[in-house]
Amino acid sequence: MAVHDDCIFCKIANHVIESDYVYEDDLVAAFRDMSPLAPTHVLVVPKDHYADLDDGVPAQTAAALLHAAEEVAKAEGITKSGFRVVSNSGADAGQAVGHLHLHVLGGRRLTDDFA
Ligand code: DGP
Repeated sequence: MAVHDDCIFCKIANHVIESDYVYEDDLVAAFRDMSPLAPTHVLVVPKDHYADLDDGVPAQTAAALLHAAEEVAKAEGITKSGFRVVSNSGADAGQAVGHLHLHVLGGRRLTDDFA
């Protein structure tokens, strides 16, 4: 498995460091963002390391990430009220952690200021 020793999300996704998990399967893990911007703010990450969406992510992993985002929304009870899925890739998007992740946000009316 392509896990990087110096990557915090690799460590969380593979339980080297434990976190507040919301969902997990063979390919991905979902855990609460440490700086939540909404009542639900969960990060969905692949267990293998990919820097961002432009890093040769296999289709099966991409599908697993989206499936997990939906599972998180269901578990959080926000499918009816609405939710947002965002992935920042690269500098202009403000990506801070260099391990591919989806933000799942909901539980309040979201404005356009969160990219
Ligand atoms: P981005 O800008 O898209 O790279 O967002 C990175 C997010 O990751 C940011 O909302 C804060 C969150 N984050 C960073 N380090 C940790 C961590 O160690 N644990 C958790 N739970 N969240 C983290």
